[in-house]
Amino acid sequence: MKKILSSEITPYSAYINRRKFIKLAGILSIAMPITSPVSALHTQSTTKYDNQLEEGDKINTYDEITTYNNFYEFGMGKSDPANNSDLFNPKPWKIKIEGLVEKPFEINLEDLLKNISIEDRVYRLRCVEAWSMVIPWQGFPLSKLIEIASPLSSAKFIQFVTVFRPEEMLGQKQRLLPWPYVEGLRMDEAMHPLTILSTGLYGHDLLNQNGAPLRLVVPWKYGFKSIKSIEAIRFVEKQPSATWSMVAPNEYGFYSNVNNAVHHPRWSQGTERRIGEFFRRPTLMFNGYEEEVSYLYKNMDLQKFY
Ligand SMILES: Nc1nc2c(c(=O)[nH]1)N[C@H]1C(S)=C(S)[C@@H](COP(=O)(O)O)O[C@H]1N2
Ligand SMILES: [Mo]
Repeated sequence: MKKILSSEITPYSAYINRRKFIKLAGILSIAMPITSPVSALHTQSTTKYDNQLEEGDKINTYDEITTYNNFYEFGMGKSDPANNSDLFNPKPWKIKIEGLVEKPFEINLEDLLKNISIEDRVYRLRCVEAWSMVIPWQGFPLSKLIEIASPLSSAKFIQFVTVFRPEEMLGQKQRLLPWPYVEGLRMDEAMHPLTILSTGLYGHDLLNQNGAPLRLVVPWKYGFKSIKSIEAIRFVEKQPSATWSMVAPNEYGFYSNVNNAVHHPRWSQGTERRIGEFFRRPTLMFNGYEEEVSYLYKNMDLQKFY
């Protein structure tokens, strides 16, 4: 299991200051002449969502975030991903852009990141078994990659595909799930500025157990939508299949929005346990992001499209 010394982890107070500093750096960069082909993206305002801690929210510790995980490619237990992921080598990493785009291509993650500025954000991630964590993700809005990909207007959804490497991901040698793990978003959900591709947390590159080197974070949806170790991003016309809604369609829908009024058949979704806390707390609609995202679903029956 990979360990990072606690002395190496940026303390939270310094972390906040660093975020302020990065914000400032972001503002400065807008004033400079920009020549990269994705320059227009840098002027897009993303700072609006930077301060997302609700009253009473505490960021979970690095230890909690990296030892209590779901990543069935490494086993079904919460400590399996931290214990069984040493064989996985996420460097170098290629991402394939496929499907309904002007021209499909492959790009090294390093090259992609040269074109995209990484911003620090704080997001809550909530899991479907009604537990949650507050995680200081680093990443960039998925919309920036979508602009680089130039999807055709016929592309209405995106499917994400996790790498398939049974020699490195021992869970893939068993039929715990159909492999590879896949997930999907509707295009407007994918373009929302809260939807990010994450490359790190607490100032460190993602550890394998958190989905190195690149994973999705969709903070208003249940945890399983946030697919890890993404190898392919596929633009499609029809709603794509997603692993958990394939496995148990009556329990997990395509949308999977955090919704305290739609319960899982086997447990309540009205409360959740914040990892590190003893008492359960009420679950907020859309995980607290109702103001930001409810417009995406305004004409939909969320009891039906769960
Ligand atoms: N490829 C892949 N991605 C995955 C999973 C998985 O098993 N395989 N588990 C999902 C689930 S159920 C959750 S709750 C989150 C957990 O993310 P975390 O361990 O970084 O907190 O990852 C999601 N992404
Ligand atoms: Mo989950």
